[in-house]
Amino acid sequence: MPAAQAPLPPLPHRGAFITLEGGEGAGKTTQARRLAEKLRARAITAITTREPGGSPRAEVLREILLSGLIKDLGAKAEAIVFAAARIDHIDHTIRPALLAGTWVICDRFADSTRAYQGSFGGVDPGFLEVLERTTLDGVRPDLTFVLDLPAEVGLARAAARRAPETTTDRFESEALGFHETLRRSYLAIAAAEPERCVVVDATADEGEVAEAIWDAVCSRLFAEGAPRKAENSRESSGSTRKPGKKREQDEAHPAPAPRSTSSSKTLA
Ligand code: T5A
Repeated sequence: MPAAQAPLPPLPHRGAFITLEGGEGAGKTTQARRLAEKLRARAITAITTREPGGSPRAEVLREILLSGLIKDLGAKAEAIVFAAARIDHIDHTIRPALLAGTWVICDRFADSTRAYQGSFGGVDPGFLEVLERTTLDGVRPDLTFVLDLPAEVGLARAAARRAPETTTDRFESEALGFHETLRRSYLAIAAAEPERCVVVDATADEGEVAEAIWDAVCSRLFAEGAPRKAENSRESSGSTRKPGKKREQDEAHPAPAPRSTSSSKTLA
């Protein structure tokens, strides 16, 4: 494991780190992609990534976690394996990108461990707090969107999107009460950290959700409002469908983000 890392510089001397959280089928993957497209259209270098996963070794752990192989070891062991995947993801994808000035948009992050393994799994909050602090090693989101919708709506979306030959994963197959508990847990996280978290009504159509997210990015991360679109750039109107749960991580483009350093708010 790499030695202890130097702390990340504050914004705007690095890329911004944005996470999307919420229950199954809330639209996190869809909105991560739309936000990255909006940023790139304004000549801001951005990658999308996901958890569990986001680096080759973490993707291997993802397969194991979602297969349910760790379930019998209990929620505490699951939390540790999610943390192991997160360490590799941070070391090999997130931190290098942020330091290169690339914005990182991550589909799930540490709040998912708080909600799934903490609120529902019953893992001791003190243990999770220490685990989170050690795992993140200073790499904390600047902004987190909690996509909020009734559990049954999200599960229906996830089911409709699933390829016919595939089955539910280890977490989708939990009872509805599990997913309602998760929803309350995410709302509690957002209420406790309003400076970091924004709750978005995810029952709205994709375009409306994307607008709400963009408005918050502009007001929270750009002191002067939305950055202008780059000349000759267009926002993609491609399909927002997530094909058979395939990995959707983009390649990192390590060019520094061209946003003006004076137009961005510093979020410590
Ligand atoms: N987990 C993860 C833990 O337990 N602990 C942890 O620490 C971490 C990091 C990951 C699982 O691991 C657990 C949580 C999860 O159970 P996953 O496959 O990545 O598994 O699961 P999800 O993150 O839940 O991914 P989903 O694909 O189920 O949900 P998304 O990404 O929220 O939804 P998305 O964008 O794929 O959209 C689903 C469908 O809805 C449509 C889309 O087109 C798509 O068909 N859609 C909309 N339809 C109508 N209106 C809208 N506004 C829509 N937005 C999207």
